[in-house]
Amino acid sequence: MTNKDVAEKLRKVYNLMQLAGENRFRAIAFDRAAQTIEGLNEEITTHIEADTLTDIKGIGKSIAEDIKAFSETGTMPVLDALKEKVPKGLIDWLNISGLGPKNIVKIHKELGITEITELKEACQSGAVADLPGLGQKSADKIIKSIEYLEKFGERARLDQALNVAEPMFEFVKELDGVIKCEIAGSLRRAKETIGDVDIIVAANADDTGSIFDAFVNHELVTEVLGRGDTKSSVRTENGRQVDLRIVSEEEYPAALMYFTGSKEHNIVMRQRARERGMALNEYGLFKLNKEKETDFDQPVSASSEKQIYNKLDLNFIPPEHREDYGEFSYYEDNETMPLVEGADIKGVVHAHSRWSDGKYTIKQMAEACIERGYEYLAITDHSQTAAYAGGLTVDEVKQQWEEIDRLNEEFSDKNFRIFKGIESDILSNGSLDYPEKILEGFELIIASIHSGMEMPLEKMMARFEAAIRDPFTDMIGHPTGRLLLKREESKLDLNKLIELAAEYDTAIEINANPWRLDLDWRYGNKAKETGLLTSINPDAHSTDGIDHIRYGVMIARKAKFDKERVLNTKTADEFEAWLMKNRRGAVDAE
Ligand code: DGT
Ligand code: CA
Ligand code: CA
Ligand code: ZN
Repeated sequence: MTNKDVAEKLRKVYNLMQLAGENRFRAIAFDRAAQTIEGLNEEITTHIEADTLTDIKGIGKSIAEDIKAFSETGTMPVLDALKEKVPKGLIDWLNISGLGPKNIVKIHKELGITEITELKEACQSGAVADLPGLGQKSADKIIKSIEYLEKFGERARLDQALNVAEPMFEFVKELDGVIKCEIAGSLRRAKETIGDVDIIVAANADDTGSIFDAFVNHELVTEVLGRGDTKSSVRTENGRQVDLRIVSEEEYPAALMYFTGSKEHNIVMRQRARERGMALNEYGLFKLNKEKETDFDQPVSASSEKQIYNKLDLNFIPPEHREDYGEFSYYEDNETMPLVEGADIKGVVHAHSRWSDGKYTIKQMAEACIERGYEYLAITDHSQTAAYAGGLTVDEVKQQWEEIDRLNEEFSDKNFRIFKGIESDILSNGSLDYPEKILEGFELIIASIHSGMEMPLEKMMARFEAAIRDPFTDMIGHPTGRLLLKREESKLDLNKLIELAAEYDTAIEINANPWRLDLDWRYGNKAKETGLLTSINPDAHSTDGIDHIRYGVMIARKAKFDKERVLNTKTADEFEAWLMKNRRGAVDAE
């Protein structure tokens, strides 16, 4: 149970009390308590153990009881009672910006509705505008907020978050008084979705005011959510929240480490500190006193994250590995882990052209690759069954091959090659989508599932297994079929899939499209252990789509892939040799 967990619960009480029409001052006491606990320098659990909760300013006897109950039972009686009183759907209305609890209660009572969808309709029909004290303007504002909620939800994809974070970061970094600055949080850890963006700055106390002024006035900011002495939060044009925290130069390494997370990683780090007679928190590393409490007068000097790790008998752990996914045992013994880099990628594998559902011709795609410094392009349009995506008939495949031959001649003086590939559907029985004599003509075959994705697990695994064992398959495309924040993954046993693929020398792509980022990095340990090969594939449907490779590299690093296990770090000749070898497997099998 963390301070944040407790604060969240108390804030929930505060919100529900307002919806239940409870005494306002009683409600506010819960909000204040939440705020106090968030700002606490020590863990609330130490107060529970020592029975000193009421020593904390703003925490009276009754709230102390609620906190104790929460620590013992995981819930608070006051909260349970409120949940009985307030209709479930109504709680979500609190997320609608510009709609306060008073109006929520009014609309609910007058119109008898509880769901957000009903509220939107009531705003559109004029029913809300007719209520006393609301009017058309309020109704329109509510519609806008609901649409905004529908559009952005609570989390953003990696690309959406970077689009906000990078310009804000570049801007803050250059401000007067900023000594050090770094993006922290889930974005620094290269998670595939991001809740909010966290930026940490080291600056002198005199400079914080002007830095916050500039930050909240940045052109991307649409709303200032809060501004304090050490933290400001804003909402930006496309709906993302950005938190800026300013700390002293001394606190910076520990603060950067703390706010980079993950929470799970931090918990282990704090534990390691205690085992070594120290305390680690967002302010620094300190010695423990005789009572085993943090001795703030005895800081252990550490001027970088690396030094903090070293003091806890660890080598530096790169941010993308801070998930408590095996990093502690690895970095106890190893100085670094070799990881693939953007500059290692030599070829663009998995791209669509106008022949199927891409926006550009093969030639345009090839030129865009050359412009970006790549050596080859594997065009992989959709196969015949994917009619909805313009999948290629056998005739079209043959015409496309002729076009690629022509283009390769044209590009020969540019030292650039186009490979004849296909993204073949895996049919429901597990076979590929063309007769063998056509399959033979492709240099690269990516096998993907695009239909029948809701199969039961066992059938799905049999389907994948057939595709993996098919000697023509070079790699599996977007294995889980997930669309982040939009569509769930198929039911499948990824550990087993990775084992099979490794066994049959079939690669599993890291689909770098930010909607997918599939293979999931959480299976990186398994992939490493089995020696699974991958390829960082943009799944580009346009020239811009080639740049998805960047997100794929972030995820591949998080998933612990080194250059040797990423096929498109090979030169065109090496890549061709790998494909030929894989294909010989096909010939031998006949
Ligand atoms: P997000 O924003 O949901 O994508 O994920 P994060 O990891 O960026 O989380 P966020 O923004 O709530 O907090 C940033 C970091 O601060 C988080 O990764 C770890 C640290 N942190 C926040 N709250 C707690 C806490 O209650 N306990 C510990 N140990 N660390 C915390
Ligand atoms: Ca965050
Ligand atoms: Ca945050
Ligand atoms: Zn696909």
